[in-house]
Amino acid sequence: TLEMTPTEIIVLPTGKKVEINTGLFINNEFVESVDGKRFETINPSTGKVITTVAEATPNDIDIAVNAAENAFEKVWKQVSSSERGRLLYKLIELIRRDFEILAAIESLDNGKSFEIAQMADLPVVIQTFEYFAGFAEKINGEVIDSSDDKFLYTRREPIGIVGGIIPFNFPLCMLSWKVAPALITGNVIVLKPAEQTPLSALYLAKLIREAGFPPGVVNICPGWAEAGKAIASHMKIGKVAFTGSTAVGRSILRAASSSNMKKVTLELGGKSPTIICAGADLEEAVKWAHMGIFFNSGQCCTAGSRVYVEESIYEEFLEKFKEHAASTKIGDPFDQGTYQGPLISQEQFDRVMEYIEAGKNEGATLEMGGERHGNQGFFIKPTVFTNVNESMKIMQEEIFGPVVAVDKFKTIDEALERAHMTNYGLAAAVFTKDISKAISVANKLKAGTVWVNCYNLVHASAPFGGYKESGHGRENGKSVLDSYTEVKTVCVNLNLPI
Ligand code: TXE
Repeated sequence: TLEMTPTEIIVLPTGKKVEINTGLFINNEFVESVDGKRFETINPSTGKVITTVAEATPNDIDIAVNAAENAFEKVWKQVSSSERGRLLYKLIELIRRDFEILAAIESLDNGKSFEIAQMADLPVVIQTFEYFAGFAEKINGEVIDSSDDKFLYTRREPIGIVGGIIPFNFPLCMLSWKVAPALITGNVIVLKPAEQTPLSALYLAKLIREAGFPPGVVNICPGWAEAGKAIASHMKIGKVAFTGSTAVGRSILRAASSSNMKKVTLELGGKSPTIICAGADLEEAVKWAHMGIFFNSGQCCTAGSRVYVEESIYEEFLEKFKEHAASTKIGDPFDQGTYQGPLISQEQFDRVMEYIEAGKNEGATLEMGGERHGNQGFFIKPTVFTNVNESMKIMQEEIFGPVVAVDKFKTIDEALERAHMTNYGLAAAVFTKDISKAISVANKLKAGTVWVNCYNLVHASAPFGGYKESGHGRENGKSVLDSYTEVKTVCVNLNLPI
């Protein structure tokens, strides 16, 4: 038997006291890890420890998988699709009830602006659960036309136990992207939040229990790479959904192929280009390109980290873009009007500073930023480089910080050619008032999402994922059905005497 963990009271920067249980959430209970290991979670705005959280080891993942298996075989399989939908709607109700608490926990643990967590993160979480809750009774197989001597149809069956491994940048959104489709297709899940941001997932676990999900259907096990590896190589997990770095994505594919050939979806890094054509609405282009890179302190897989501007408007764009970047408020995520918070950790801070040094050493011009903001926490000022070329490290590698390169182009063909000069293909954007140009550029861009005259707008109903090394498969939208279900073909012989 596992030792139960006590509930802790955490005082949020909003002044509100919340109860969070910092155990592993297995079988609807919060428990210590088998060997009692715990790790610290840090407030990135101050560098101080918020609290400690139980750390899942491979043994704990095994326990969670067995709980999930038991729940799947004995309970969840028998729960109707409409009941699964009702449970998700109940969960949404509880998320709405505790909206502000969840947003505050997210800001505290991740460092993102509290206002933005309420305007962007939580609404996406609710929208995702709603989209998939509405899907409940709409998952069908099909009847396939065939000769008169047989009857062919397909069924969409759950895979069984699904694993989810998620990053720190959008802890609750990423959780919803994995948990909602898994449950609605009739699967059970073992999810590992990122080691930097376990708290909102643990609070949500409490709401999952309150909503009435049977024990073992959702298991949330905070931990490090070791726990992620245990999920990726587990023999009973039939599918794993991962969001994170391309390097870890590769190791997940390897683990899947050398274990039980589990199905894998990967949402990986990016180096997304933004193309701004002459004649575009410049104010709009500045606003969106700014949001494209500096949203969430640049810690977005879709970050528009390379901005290509048509020569004739380059100078004007650059001036306005820098002005806008200089005017956004950076600092305490709980201050009114804060746009940019800290990076997630000392490690990410160091990594981003190294990229900034590399940019300078390779001869790019540092137009603004490039240094720490304030004297505590992991803040880096909005940083803009110009005079860049595609052989530079800052033009090839995902920086995952508030660092952008802006350069000019002469022809749209040149812009497209340069846009494609990376191994990534997650997203791209084009700004123009010319509708034919917008569509033809969108068609040509090798990216899983193309934004026209906007940036970073995602919707649960729209497939999301990457070309090239940015991913494997798609999340969200109807396409999720393919990655969370097994399709069974049934062939009935009608060629019998009647
Ligand atoms: O990512 P990791 P990190 C990129 C971004 C960032 C870099 C490092 O460039 O600077 O990755 O960030 C778990 N087997 N992105 O370290 O390591 C880990 O515990 C199984 C892009 O956060 O990929 C965490 O839960 N799991 C990105 C998750 O994987 C493993 C979002 C992500 O961690 C594992 C985040 C292993 N071997 C980072 N090693 C995006 N696409 O948005 C680690 N993990």
